[in-house]
Amino acid sequence: MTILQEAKEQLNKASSVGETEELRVKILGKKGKLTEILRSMGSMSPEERKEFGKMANSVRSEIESLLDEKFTEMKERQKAAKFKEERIDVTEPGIKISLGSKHPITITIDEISKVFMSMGYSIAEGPEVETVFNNFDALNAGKNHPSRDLSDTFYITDDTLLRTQTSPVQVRTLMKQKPPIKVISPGRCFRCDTPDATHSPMFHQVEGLLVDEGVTMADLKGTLDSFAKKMFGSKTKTKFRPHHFPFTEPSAEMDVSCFKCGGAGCRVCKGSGWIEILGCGMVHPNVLKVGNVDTEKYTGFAFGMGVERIAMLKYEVDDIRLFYENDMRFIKQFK
Ligand code: 2NL
Repeated sequence: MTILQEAKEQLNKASSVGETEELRVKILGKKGKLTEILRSMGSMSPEERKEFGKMANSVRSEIESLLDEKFTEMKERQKAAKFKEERIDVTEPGIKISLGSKHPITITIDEISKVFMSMGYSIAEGPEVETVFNNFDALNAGKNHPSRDLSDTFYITDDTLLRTQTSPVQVRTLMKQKPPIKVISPGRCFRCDTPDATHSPMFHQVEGLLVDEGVTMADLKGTLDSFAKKMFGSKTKTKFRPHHFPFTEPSAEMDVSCFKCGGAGCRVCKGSGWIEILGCGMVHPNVLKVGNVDTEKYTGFAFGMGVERIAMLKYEVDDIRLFYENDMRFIKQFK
């Protein structure tokens, strides 16, 4: 068989770019038959060499053009296979990206924070694991105050616990900052409670503290009335009822006129026309003294509200546990 015939036969069998390249090396390469023959021409007579060289060159160029053709064909085939393999059906339905939404408790905290920020309050945060001192002693809770009870508070050690309110954040602020002080502290709190429709051992609070010269109960009432109108609507009325907290004196609870029925009486306000929203009072001098505040010069007010309670009233959620069950059908309703 001639070299050309052999090359043609082998090339016919090649079925990829790689195989074709292997053949190119085999046929035309240094160790190929053609090269061997060309090399042997040295020992030929000039006439023979001329004749032979002409023939060898024409065989070589024919093989080269055959190889070129084969390479082109193989590359085309490779490309076609790749296209087929990587084909994308652009008409296929896409993968739906589900957009998240804020948790109703976060929405409520953000809303409360926004109102107080607009009145010049800063936001203070602190640890959820607190000292007994910051959570109770500094807040004028007597050594036998019931809230200290093991059955009401999650103790970690004898002098550390899970904070039962966010007041320790304000205590920390009082201890490191000089008046004027104007902060709110939103955050998570913990109390040993058996869960039911209105109780959860983990819940959220927003507390506020203002300390400055000449602060009176009138400032407290004005501030909280303004908060109520911004939070629940400009027609909202407020009333203050006397109460007792160890950390404030005097203390009060604030009710707002029902934002659902406007005061006529409905399901939300349980027919009374009023809704209890928060506790407040003038900061007890014993608490101010913890921060070395001159109680002759400075006075202050403080308040605290339960975020879940406000969210439940606002969104008419009748079971607090719904907030923590992570049922997307519930969670997704609050955009
Ligand atoms: C409520 C009542 C309240 C405070 C919290 C407070 C903090 C400091 C000093 C004095 Cl550092 N008071 N906080 C005052 C009155 C009421 O919370 O019913 N919360 C859900």
